[in-house]
Amino acid sequence: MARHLITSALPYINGIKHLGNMVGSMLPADVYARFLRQTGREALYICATDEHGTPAELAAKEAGLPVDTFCAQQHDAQKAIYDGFGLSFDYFGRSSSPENREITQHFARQLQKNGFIEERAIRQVYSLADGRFLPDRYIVGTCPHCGYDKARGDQCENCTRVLDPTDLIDARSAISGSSDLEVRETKHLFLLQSKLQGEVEAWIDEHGKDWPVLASSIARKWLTEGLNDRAITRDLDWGVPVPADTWPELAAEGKVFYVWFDAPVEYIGATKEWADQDPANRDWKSWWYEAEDVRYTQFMAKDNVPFHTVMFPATELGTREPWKTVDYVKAFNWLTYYGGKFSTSQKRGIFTDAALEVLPADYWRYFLIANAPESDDSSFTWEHFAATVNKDLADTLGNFVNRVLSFSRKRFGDEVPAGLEEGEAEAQLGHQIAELLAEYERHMEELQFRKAAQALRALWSAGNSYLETKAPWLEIKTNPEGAALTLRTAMNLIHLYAIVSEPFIPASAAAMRSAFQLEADNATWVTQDEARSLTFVPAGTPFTVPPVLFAKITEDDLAAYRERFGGGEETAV
Ligand code: B3M
Ligand code: ZN
Repeated sequence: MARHLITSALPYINGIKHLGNMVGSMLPADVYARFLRQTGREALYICATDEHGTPAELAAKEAGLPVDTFCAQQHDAQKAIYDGFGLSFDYFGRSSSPENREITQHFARQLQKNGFIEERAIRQVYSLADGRFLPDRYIVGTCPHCGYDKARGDQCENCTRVLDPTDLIDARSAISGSSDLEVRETKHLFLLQSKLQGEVEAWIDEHGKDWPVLASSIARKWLTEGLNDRAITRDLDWGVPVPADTWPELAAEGKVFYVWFDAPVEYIGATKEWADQDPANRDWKSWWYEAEDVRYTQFMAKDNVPFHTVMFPATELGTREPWKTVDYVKAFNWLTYYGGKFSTSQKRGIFTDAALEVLPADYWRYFLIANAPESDDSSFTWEHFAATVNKDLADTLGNFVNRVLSFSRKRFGDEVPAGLEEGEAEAQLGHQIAELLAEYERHMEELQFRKAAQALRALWSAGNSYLETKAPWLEIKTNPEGAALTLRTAMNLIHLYAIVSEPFIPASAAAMRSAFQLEADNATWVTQDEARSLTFVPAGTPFTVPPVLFAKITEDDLAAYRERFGGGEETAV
């Protein structure tokens, strides 16, 4: 049986992520990892913060902190939020780790040895006042096209034109403000991706066959445009240093690898970080090297697809070592906020920390996955969110659980009641549940999250229909034994819901599971037979009524959320 390796795109360190980042990478990866574990598969879910590069240096500068201190703090801050969201990483690492440095340098040496790296001299802006070369983003000036006076060396934010630093009028250093700049020649390492074009194409032909269209079409488009050789080093203080044993001159000049060179390697690096915590029991290499029994699934938003489907595979192939390459790429479109972009500067949209301040993680997890931007962009609105939470979570699931347990306790006491044997209605219900379960499992196996959410909702609804039809609150007047059967059956549904809802809403699932005092409170997946017979919690099992699982979102709540987070006004009719 295959072992499953799962990674989600590494969240960048420069700030707290918004809900769009969450739904396009970490959250679906977590849902999938939980499902695999519950269904008895061995799964390793690895993620990390992506810590190198210019934006990290700039954010640290803005925060007035040394970059390593800044990254350590931000890593902890992000990790705390992901814990709050219930993300079940096996390990959440840091791309600035010694493990990643070691493996990244190893990759570079191998690429050099195999003729895929070349040293080239390029002309770059040097700041005499700062005593360093300036990456494009560190140079600001006036845009020659629109006159905006804070245009960056790589792009003008105002007119969006792509720029070369030498295009800027009155160019100056973003670090010191000095305009004492000159263009100097300097050497950098180039990855000769053009030499790997054919191999990457063949690799995609073989491996990309079953990828979702979103991933494979982006990969193909990138290949059609041709793979260019790319500079993989930068003049920064913060990054994986170029190893001195192989490039003494560049190392002496303090060159580091470009962030997109070391970031994907961190998937491997973080797996080694994980193993280094318990070396006797964890073998990182078995997941990555000659790992034929591993099925590797990656999760990411569409803008990250080229790096994962073309550039990183090229890097791996170029090492001429048997590193594990990705088997399945699950890519996502954008989540918008009322049809527009999430914007930090304009305070529009919801950041992950704020989301958890407002409501528990399960509300977000369910809504986001049920509306994941799989085949298209999807739009977050508070109105849609509230309607979904109220209908699916509060009414359909939460109310079912509370109503059944409270009513049964009132009439039959604190144990699952005995009553009649299962009859025709229960047989039909069991049949329906087993079918819906099979459908749900199929969508989960295929990583079709929206469809899986629909099937899960249908499972919850089936319980409601059964309860409405049997109406135990009427049945009890004429046929108490029959009412006991209905409630016992409904309680078995609750237990089934507790198990199968766990990938989506783990905290609520645990609360539901703990309602029944069963000998083994495990979350092991249910079989088709168990779903058909619905006899997990036999008569006589003690139970308690959990607190209300999901509170409804009121009009007042909605007004407060709109006020706090902005948005909505422009779509009001
Ligand atoms: N850090 C995502 C981003 O910042 C980037 C992903 C790296 S995955 C190896 O857009
Ligand atoms: Zn401009």
